[in-house]
Amino acid sequence: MKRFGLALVTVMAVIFATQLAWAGEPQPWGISFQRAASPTMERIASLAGFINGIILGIMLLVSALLAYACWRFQAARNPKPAKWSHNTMLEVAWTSIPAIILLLIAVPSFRLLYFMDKVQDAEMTMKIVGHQWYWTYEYQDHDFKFDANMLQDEDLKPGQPRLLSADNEVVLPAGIPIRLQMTAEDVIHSWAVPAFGVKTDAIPGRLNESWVQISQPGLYYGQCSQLCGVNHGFMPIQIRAVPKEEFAAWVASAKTKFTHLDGTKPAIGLALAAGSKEQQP
Ligand SMILES: [Cu+2]
Repeated sequence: MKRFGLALVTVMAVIFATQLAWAGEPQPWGISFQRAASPTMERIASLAGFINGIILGIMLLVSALLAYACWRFQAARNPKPAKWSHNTMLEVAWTSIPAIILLLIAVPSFRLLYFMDKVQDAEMTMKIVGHQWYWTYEYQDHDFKFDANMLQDEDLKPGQPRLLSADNEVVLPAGIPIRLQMTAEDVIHSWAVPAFGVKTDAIPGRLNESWVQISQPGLYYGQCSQLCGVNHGFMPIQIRAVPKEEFAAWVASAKTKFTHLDGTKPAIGLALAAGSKEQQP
């Protein structure tokens, strides 16, 4: 018994420690949300806490009433059972109290839905296109796009999480509101990043919209969350959030590396290609 208690304490300590560690990715023994990295996710976590509190209260009340009824009305203690079947006060109470509880949940829930729905004065727009089985990211304001495929196990560098790392990471500025537009080319996908509280379906022929304001620089991971075919589990989302100035520098280099939105090669890339041809005999 003592050993069991010790094991339980150890497991709880490990769970607690992993919850504390900052990371925008799943953790061993993680049982709760990833730590919030956007205003949306902060609100989702606090609403979940509020609703869990209500659930806990109801569970304790119902369990206590059940235990009391079992003890108080057992045959030995209550040999002559009451025969009444209606009680107006009781019925009014057990109808109105749950209705009030539902209202208490509905109000903050709808407020959060509308908060998530309305893009808050976005300073940039990124369009995300789902394919079987990779993502294309289009930087609408900077005129370039690239594909992001999952890194195979043999290509992983130390520290890169398996099944979550991509060959081209999405770089985004931290601290500014970003409009996200999702669509798909073939079947329905879903772009989901738990730490951001974003999970939006990417549907062929439709343009869905969401937004994110990343609280602080860091690495964040997500996955396609709509069953889209055999490789559904192998189209991860890898995002590096950086300070605004660093983002500007990355954009400058990305423009020389990736194709324009219309599919043409970047001018600097062409010049380099032409230059290398001239050097050939
Ligand atoms: Cu999928």
